[in-house]
Amino acid sequence: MTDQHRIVSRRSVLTGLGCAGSMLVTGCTASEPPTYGNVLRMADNLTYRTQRLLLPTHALAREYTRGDISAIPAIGTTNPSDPKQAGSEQNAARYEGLRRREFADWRLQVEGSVTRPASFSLTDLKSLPVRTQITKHTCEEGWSAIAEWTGVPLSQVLTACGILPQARFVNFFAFDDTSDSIDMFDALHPQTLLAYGMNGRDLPIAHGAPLRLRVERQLGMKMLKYLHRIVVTDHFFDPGEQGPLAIGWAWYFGI
Ligand SMILES: Nc1nc2c(c(=O)[nH]1)N[C@H]1C(S)=C(S)[C@@H](COP(=O)(O)O)O[C@H]1N2
Ligand SMILES: [Mo]
Repeated sequence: MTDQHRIVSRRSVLTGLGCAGSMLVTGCTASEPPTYGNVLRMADNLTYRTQRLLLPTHALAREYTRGDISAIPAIGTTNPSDPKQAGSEQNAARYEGLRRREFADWRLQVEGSVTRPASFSLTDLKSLPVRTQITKHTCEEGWSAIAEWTGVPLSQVLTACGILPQARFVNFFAFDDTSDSIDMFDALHPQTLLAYGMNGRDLPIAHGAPLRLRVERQLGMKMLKYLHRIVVTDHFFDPGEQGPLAIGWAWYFGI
């Protein structure tokens, strides 16, 4: 962090509301969310802190009924086996191999700031407590759709691995070589799921098979599909070109 960046983040901390909000989460300490380097990003800081101030508890996003389920388009990567869509040929080939065996050999790696790093098969994940929720997915492109998602709350997986007390962020890595992170507050939210089912069936390839993230109080962009690895970190980690910041997106998309 350069001095200039430090000044920008300190100034944004000084907006009274911002500080009160962030204290709920961080106590105004270092390792702020990634709003550095750009004055425009001060608005993101404010959105993040205001949300945390106004919604200090794990208030639930609205849930709908089966009758509300609507058609949902598949956006972004819809087939990581396709080398044109995947980030690397290696991961495209890896995904294709796993898909051919219906993900029987697929594993989710969980590591970082946990006492018991582990790898989970789909069967392992399905043996953990299950949650089903019918929610509205809102894409930054301007559409929204309602679908039913089934999976294991991320909190269950993190708890099984033993989150260390200093852990603050959960980073996700996908087969199309994209990556993103959420803070521990969203990670432990009861509606934050590692979803393996959609509308009563296995999660389709186009929607992220075998496992995708659901973070119901953020925009659809945050809900990474095609997961293979989770890393818990004590500090914010910027995945560079694989993450949203490199192409000018915000990191926090609270709705
Ligand atoms: N791995 C991966 N996850 C992703 C994307 C992507 O391109 N790759 N697109 C995101 C965007 S912008 C949206 S709106 C949702 C779309 O999910 P859907 O295809 O199931 O509708 O996935 C998100 N997760
Ligand atoms: Mo999106």
